Amino acid sequence: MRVTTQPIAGQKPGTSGLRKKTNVFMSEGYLENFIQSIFDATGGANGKTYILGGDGRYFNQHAAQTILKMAAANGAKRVIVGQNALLSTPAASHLIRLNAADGGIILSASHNPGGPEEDFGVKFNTANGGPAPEAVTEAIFARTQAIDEYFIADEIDVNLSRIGSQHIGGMAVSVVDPVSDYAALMETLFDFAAIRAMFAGGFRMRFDAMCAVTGPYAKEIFETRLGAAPGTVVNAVPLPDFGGMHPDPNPTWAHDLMGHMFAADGPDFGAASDGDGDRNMVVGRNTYVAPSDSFAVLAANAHLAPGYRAGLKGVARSMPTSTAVDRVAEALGIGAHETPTGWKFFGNLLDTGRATFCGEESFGAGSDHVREKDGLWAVLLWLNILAEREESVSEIMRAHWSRFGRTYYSRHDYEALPNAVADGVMDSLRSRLGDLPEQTVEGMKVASAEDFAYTDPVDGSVSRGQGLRIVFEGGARAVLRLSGTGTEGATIRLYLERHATGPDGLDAEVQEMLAPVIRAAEALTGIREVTGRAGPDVIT
Ligand code: G16
Repeated sequence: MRVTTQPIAGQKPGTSGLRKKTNVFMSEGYLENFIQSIFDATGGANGKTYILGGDGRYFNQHAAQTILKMAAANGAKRVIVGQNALLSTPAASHLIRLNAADGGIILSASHNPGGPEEDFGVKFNTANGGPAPEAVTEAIFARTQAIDEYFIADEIDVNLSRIGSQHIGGMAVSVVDPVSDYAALMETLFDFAAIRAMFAGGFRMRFDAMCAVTGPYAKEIFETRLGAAPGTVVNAVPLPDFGGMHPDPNPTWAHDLMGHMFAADGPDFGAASDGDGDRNMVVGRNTYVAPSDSFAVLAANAHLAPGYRAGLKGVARSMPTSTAVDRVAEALGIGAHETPTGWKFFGNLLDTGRATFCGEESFGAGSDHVREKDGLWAVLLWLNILAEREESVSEIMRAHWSRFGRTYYSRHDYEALPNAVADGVMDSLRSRLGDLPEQTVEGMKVASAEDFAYTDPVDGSVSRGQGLRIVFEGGARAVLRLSGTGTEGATIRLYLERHATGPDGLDAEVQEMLAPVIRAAEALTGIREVTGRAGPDVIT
């Protein structure tokens, strides 16, 4: 059935797909326009195979039914969909690769809350399993601005709870178990026998799935396949509103897990994941592991896992991510790449073997096993390392810092600002970048200041305006950028970093150690005065 439509403003994908309030996505033609634009901008759906699934948030199933009917009406050959329209983002990436599909549509607003009053999102991944690169998202956006029709099959809903094959017109719909292929992939990468033995020896873990998509994956992998005690995985049932939680695995939103890990007789190891399962937070008993540090530790110890015994070809991190992993790469004698924020920028590096591991400060790490960051993968690699080293998380962190020095790091977020105010802070600093080198601010001398631009080494594409970076003498850094994943106003992220070595430099309190960098960054940006905020809303 052909439906006449007209362009809807604002359908520009951000850092990771299109994210809007759920009721915006539910408004007439909104989802349909965007999906048709994906098909139109990528050469049409005719004869193609897609993977489809989402994180189970409100509107997930309904959107999946709409997309199936649209794929059928656009001539797609087959859609492989997770049972009940569930698929974690890394599992979807794996299924695209495993089935040599033409692409995938993932329904998620990631770590943003879900529900009728909260957020929904759609991501399109290409045939390599990774998020669509900028050229593709730009083409999709351009199409949304010119669209005048979409196609949808006039059929009843398929039964998404029944595993097996069904049809919509001439299109096959294969409903698959969302977990099994992914779990099998994990078994090829990690020493499940060693981890199982560790659990059998009394090792205790708490995994908080935050009522989001990783629950069924974590239950199967940790409790069933690895023998962790029943109840290891909490908040394990995906709920449409994530049980009212904010499924963002950081100390602020995963405070319940933090409470358990810092309690007397807490578990040995804790972890949490986000809405769609691509993020991870890792905590040892009484030891929080910052994401940039976690990534550096994973890179330094990767050879302990069977899948990475041969070593890493290279690593990549986003520019605002701390430089901790660069020191590991140097010691390993491998390349270290620096990209803009957003997993899509890692795709070419992974595809061409320039990087085996990629990581971000925003609680994301992953490898070339898929083309997305992967929360459970990071947790399993940690477990594999713990099983091999037979040390606690805090001992491993201590040893890492003793060897490489400690990169103190923090992110200060100023959330839900009026767009004009946020732009004002950015524009003002940007206009002064050229004058900053050699200036001393709050006792910190500026070594360099730039508006970060990235040239992809594989396809030569250039991405400008990817964050304002101030490097101080001695290597401390402050980076300022606007979030690309929010749905309300603008969020300024201020990333702060300072490296310290020697036994005295390893045990400081993070914010205290960073205090001179914070003072300099706040003076340079005037962020508190301009925003009228007494301080950041969230500190991670
Ligand atoms: C998404 C991207 C990440 C990126 C993050 C940054 O994460 O996939 O690669 O680091 O956004 O978000 P922001 O632009 O708000 O700083 P996710 O987990 O939301 O898909």
